[in-house]
Amino acid sequence: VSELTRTLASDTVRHIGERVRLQGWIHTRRDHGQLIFLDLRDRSGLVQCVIAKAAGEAYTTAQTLRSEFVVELEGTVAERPEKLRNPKLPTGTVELKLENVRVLNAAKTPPFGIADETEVGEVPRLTYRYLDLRRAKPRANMVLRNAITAFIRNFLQQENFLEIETPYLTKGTPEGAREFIVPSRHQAGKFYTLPQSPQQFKQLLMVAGMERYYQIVRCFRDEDQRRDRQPEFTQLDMEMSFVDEEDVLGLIETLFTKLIETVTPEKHLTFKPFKRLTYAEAMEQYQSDKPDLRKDKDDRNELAFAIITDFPMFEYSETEGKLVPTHHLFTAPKDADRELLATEPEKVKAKQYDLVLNGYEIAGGSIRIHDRDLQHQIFKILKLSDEEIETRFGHMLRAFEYGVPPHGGIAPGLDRLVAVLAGEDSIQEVIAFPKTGDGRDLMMGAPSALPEKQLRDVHIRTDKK
Ligand code: AMO
Repeated sequence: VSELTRTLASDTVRHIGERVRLQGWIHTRRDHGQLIFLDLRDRSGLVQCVIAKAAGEAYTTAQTLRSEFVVELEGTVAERPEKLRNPKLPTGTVELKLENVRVLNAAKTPPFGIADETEVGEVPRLTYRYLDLRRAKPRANMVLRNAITAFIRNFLQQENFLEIETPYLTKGTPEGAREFIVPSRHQAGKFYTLPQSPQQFKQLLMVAGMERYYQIVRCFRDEDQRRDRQPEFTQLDMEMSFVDEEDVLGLIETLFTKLIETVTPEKHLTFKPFKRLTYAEAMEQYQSDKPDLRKDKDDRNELAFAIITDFPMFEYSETEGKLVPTHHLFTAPKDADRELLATEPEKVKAKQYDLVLNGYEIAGGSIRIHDRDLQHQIFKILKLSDEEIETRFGHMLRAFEYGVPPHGGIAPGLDRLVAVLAGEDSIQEVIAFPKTGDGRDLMMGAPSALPEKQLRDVHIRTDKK
């Protein structure tokens, strides 16, 4: 066992002439007979190592190494002669002259190349996602995602937000999608649902006087997948008390502007301040409520943010044959439209806003109803029966009897934001362990059948074998 502490590949350039110990994976190996070249990879990057036949036992071990073996290497850092430098590699000015080679763990030949940038199909990538994540681009996406969440946490902390966790085992908040359900063992025949968002909890935290809440939180929606949709995805969920629409939008605009200046300074904003459009203007000018407003769609570094406001409060649903909320049923109507609620609800506009980025809906939010009677009136317009109101939302109406501050919030979809900043088309690329288009986790083999006994415990019988 060596007394040397571990040096990272990227740090070797600061140790020229010194003996160092490295640990990591064999990225590539080239055997030139008298000399063997190895690229060692660790979390910091790559460094070239070379071992001469004269090294004896260490050379013999080096001959057995294959791609992705985990090794410990000892040697002396040497500056490379001018013409052998590799300008493409941050450590391209040095190489490690190896003296000791130790295999920590051997590896089978991976199902696809880790070192090359060739396209690999979705099935092998997701089945062996832990190998896929060793590749440069997927790894860079994880690093970018971390930089983004670290910035957000730091920013919101300075703005006096409290990060508070809310339950995953709960009763549903309808946000328009189907819910995932979890059977209860203690309460036979009863179910939890996984939240489509923490919407009700964050409003109840405002009732509780927390005033400024945020959470980087998983949300669950059983809906058909697309490139910008996963069954579980992450929101930056936020709620604030004593605010109006402009307070929420001002905060989110500052957050995103500073985030981009800090984390992706190579990007530039098309609109500063962000473009503002009402829903009606967006539909009239672009026939879309999430228009892609980039000036040059080939420019990877252009970010066109737009804030869309003044959404209609309700839309008519053909399938349900009645009005449904455009956003969700806790959204407040514009003050000027309050009278119309009783007479022409379809004309009412809401205190609702979306943030759009390069054609993606990146965030949605609203000012909420904080008046119990108004909330009840909305439930009635949506044709909920008294019984439905009580079983689904009784807890909200009860909470609203105890002093509710005016409040509102927003929830950026973190996966979509990271994907756009990473220049990726699909949010799968910025999620460590994403699911396929039909909702499967190929690596874990989920969803899967369960033993009969386990199902009986939770009072479930299936008709599928
Ligand atoms: P909304 O339903 O608009 O609002 O969701 C907010 C944002 O979450 C992202 N998003 C998704 N991302 C990936 N996969 C999905 N299946 C998916 N569904 C939504 C989008 C979207 O803009 N509770 C409200 C927020 C609020 O009112 O404060 C809500 O969830 O980027």
